[in-house]
Amino acid sequence: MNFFDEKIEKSQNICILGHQNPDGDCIGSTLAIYNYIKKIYGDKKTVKPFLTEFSSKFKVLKNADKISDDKNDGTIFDLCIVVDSSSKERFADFARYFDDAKDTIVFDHHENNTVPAKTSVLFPESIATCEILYNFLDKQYFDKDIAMCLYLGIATDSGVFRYKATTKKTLSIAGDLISYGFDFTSLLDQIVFDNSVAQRKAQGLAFERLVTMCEGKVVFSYLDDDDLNTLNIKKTDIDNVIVYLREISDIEIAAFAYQVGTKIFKISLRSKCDDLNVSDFARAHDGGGHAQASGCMYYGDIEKVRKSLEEDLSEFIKKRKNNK
Ligand SMILES: [Mn+2]
Repeated sequence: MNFFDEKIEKSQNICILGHQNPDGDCIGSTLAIYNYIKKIYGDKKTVKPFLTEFSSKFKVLKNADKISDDKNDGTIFDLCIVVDSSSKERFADFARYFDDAKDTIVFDHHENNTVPAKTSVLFPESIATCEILYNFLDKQYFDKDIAMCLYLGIATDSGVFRYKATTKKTLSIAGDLISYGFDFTSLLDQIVFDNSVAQRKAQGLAFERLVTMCEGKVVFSYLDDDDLNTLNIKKTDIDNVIVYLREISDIEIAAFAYQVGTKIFKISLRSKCDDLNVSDFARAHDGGGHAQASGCMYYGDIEKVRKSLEEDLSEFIKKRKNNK
């Protein structure tokens, strides 16, 4: 029994937290742990996963309906498990559960994790938190449902096994996971590739607005709250726009802005160059992430945001290591 299994065994009330606007790796990690504890202990332990709102397409994962966004749970948890979250600021309104918990553990693969947990399991070289969990959870309890959660996190964080951080190990883990017999084709279609008509229209609008900047090295587009209202679409439905912006030839960085408040925009960034680490860029602008995929915040109306981002990215590209 490793120390994680021991912590679970010693705890009666357990909560699981991830980062706000959870992605496939965050939701997959959360549910892999939830289903793992339930598989071993059934109803003998209380396990509460807390995440902010996420797309209903994730409902195909077992017990996705058990994830709550309740900010006022009165339980003092014996153990708070944090997954895929690089800092306490990213816990949304659930930080109190972490602060009040008797024991805390974090599993993460982001660079520069600052979560003040009692135990930290950090592997920045891992492609996904789900890959770390694959190595940590006791495989005798693995089943189709747990394998599906872990596979989803690895598939989504690797751009379905395309990004550079994908290794032989990543693929062999994925190979082992599909051997549990879930329908990975349908899973990837439902969660990664299929889009609703409204999502396609939102992507179309974002493409129509696309501009290049920084001498053609950067593509930029945006969607604001008015767009989402007109298209009757949620913020959780436009998180893949950046994926399509990245798939443009001869660019080095893709940037997508979407409104998260009055004069507040979240910027998703993707780098296609090893010497442009967008996680460094994001950290200087209230954000963080990975070398090739990160997010940060800009303030002001969209025109001001676009201008400042263009200036900042120009500077950033100029300072690259090998000065292309
Ligand atoms: Mn992740």
